[in-house]
Amino acid sequence: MQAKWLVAAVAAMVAGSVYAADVQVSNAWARPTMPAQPVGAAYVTLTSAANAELVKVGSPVARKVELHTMTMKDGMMEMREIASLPLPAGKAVTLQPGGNHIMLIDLSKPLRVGDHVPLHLTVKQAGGKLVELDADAVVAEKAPGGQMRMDHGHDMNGAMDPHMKMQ
Ligand SMILES: [Cu+2]
Repeated sequence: MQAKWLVAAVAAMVAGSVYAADVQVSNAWARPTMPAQPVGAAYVTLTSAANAELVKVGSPVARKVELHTMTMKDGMMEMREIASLPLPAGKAVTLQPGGNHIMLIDLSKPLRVGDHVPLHLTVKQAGGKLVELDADAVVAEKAPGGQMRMDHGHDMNGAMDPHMKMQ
């Protein structure tokens, strides 16, 4: 029984929920990168009580951080930078592979499974008020929380989450 509670507590830490003002950040994670790969991607789920927009993301692991979206152009998925990401009131906005993402450009070192990537998010609320949020993105092959994502063929049982193997 105790072991079960421990796993639940660790899982909650991995999800890294952060509450600030009335914007919630959860499920922060990042994809592992190859040694010579200069860019990486990170993802979060944001829920704002009132209409707001994500306007800026920073991280100490990359020289430059951009907000990107994926669009279909001439039959090809193409990513481009967006100035902001709308956060409609009460709606969970999930960044994920194949969709909106946080692009980590010029990584200082490769991101390895289990690493922690600090993210600093700036959300602009109605009236221009800026809310600063910190999130701790855990590097993993797939999104935390067990939701199915575009995951390049891994099944649920193949999830490589080192945090869940400590029991
Ligand atoms: Cu990108």
